[in-house]
Formats: sequence, structure tokens, C-alpha cells
Amino acid sequence: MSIFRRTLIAATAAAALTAPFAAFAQDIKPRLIRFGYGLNEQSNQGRAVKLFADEVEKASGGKMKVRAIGAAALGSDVQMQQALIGGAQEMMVGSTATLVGITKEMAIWDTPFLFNNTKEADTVLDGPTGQKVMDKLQEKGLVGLVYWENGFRNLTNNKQPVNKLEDLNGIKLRVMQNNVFLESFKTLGANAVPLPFSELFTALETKTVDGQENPYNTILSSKFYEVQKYLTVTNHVYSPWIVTVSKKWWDGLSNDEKKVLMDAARKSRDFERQDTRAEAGKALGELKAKGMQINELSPAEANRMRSQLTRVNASIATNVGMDLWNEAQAAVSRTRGAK
Ligand code: TK8
Repeated sequence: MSIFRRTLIAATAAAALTAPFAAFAQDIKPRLIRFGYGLNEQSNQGRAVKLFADEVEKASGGKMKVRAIGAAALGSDVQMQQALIGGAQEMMVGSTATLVGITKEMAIWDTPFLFNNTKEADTVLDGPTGQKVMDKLQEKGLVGLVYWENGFRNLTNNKQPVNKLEDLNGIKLRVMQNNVFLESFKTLGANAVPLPFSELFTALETKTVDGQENPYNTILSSKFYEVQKYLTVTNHVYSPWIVTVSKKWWDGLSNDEKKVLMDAARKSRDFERQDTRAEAGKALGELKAKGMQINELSPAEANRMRSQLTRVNASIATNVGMDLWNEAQAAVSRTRGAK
């Protein structure tokens, strides 16, 4: 190799070290990242995607641009996941529950009453078990970056207040496209039907379904209170969102670009959880003010529902594998011990 060439390589390497984006400084076209999500811009999801987009643009000095596309304009969770796998879309955020058809291990997060509070959820999701489940996506063409909070799910419907288990009989209830949810609510006696979130408002409005379950934040931001009268506080499962990237696309990024995305994802996670919790704290009062009739279950009824719901645990354990099931249980127990 000529001295000249060797010097050139050294100089380029040095430049790359001091100025990570100098390598493609002449590249006038920024890298465009289409980031899809299901809720609207005014939701906790929309706000956090916006923060992520701003962070990426800032940290890359404008070399990377995120185009945030909400309200399922790029498709439902399931459709976007396929677009990511195929490389037609770069990023998305959606429920872990809608990923179960692709990565069965994700069903561990659908375990009813797995977490008692957000601290337990954060510790386990951000710890080794959360990472292990997230890493499973890679073999399917997706890269998981971080978990966000969707939140504890609660039941709404338009037929009658649900005070006891039997009140669910005959309620046509929309569930996510996920077998654990389908089984759980069938077990409770509801007529459960899987539907993408993007079709939910209309389905409620036209009375194609009577009810649904989602966190307070979503019931508020998606204006479900306009088409749902009754809300029952069930907190039946903690639902995470997960930020994912097309692996096909990710593999073509430089390490610096990957770092920009990863750092922004972590910032967005911390922001999103804080924002979601602050909103959730006020949302129930707001839903009441909007005219929803809210009830809590008596401890006896809550227990009956709980024991019915946890009947799906055995099938979750079989589906995700006993090792992962035990690991998750142990991780939760450790966070409880650490209190
Ligand atoms: C948004 C969904 C939503 C979820 C659902 O795309 O489908 O009910 O709770 O957050 O992922």
C-alpha cells in the first residue's frame, strides 16, 4: 500500500472519530425514517414519537430525519410490522401484544396481573428478561430498541356497568389481535372479537362491538368516552409498547447512526413513561367529567375475575416456554423482594 493511501485512510479514520457525521457530510440527502404509530398526535404515543424525532434530528445534525406518521395512516400494528420486516418502512411503535404472532415469547407480557405497579414493570422490562424477549425479534427481521408504557388496561362498554363476572356475558368485546387476550376474555364469558386498533373507534360507534379494554390515557386520547358509557377499573394487565426498527434497514446503518437512534429511543422512553403516568393520574377524573360512569369492582368480584383470568397462565407458559416463564416470575419476585 502506498504511503499516500495509508495516510488517507488514517486521516479518514481520525475524521470519523472526531466528527461522526463528517463521513457523509457531503451527502445532502438526509436519511429518512418513516416512523408509524397507531394513536393520534395528541396522545402520549404521539408526543413521545415527536420527542424521538426531534432528538434524532438534533443529535445527527439534521443528517437523519424522522417523519412521524400517526393514526395508523401507515396501517395497523400488524401491517406495519410486516412493512418493517420487508423493509418498506423503517420504524414503528405498537403494543407488544400485537407482535405475538411473529415472536411468541412476547406473550409473556400478556400474563394477567404480571406486574402490580409500574416500578415492577420498568425493572423487569429494562432488565435482562425484557432484553432477552426483545432480542428474539431479530431472527424475525425486527430490532427492538426500548419498551414504552401503554399502561394498565381497563374495561369499557356501552351495554351495562360491569360489577360482577356475569355482567360480561354477552358483551361483544374487541380485543387485540392476540390469542392470550382472546382466550382471557372468552374465559370471562365475553364474546371476544379480535380487531386492529385502527378500526376500533368506528366499530364502537357503529355498535359492531359493545366494548373494549385499554389504558385510561388511550380511552381519553382516542375519545372512546364519546362512544362508551361504562368504565370498570380492572387493571387486568400491564401493557407495554415497544419501539421497533426494520432489521433490513438497521443492518445498513453506521454505528454512529445506530447510536443516535438508540440514545434518542432511551430519551423517548424516559419521557414517555413520565408523561404517560402524569396523564394517567388525571385521566380518570377527566373521563368522569366527560360523562363516563366509572365503577370499581368489590374485592370479592375482583378476586373472582382474577382467578378466572389467570387460568390462561398455563397456556402462556407453554407457548413462551417454561424457562422464560420461570425467569419472568423470578424477576418479578426479585423486584418485590427489593422493595
Ligand atoms: C396502537 C395499539 C394500542 C393497543 C390496542 O396501535 O390495540 O388496543 O392498546 O395501543 O397498539
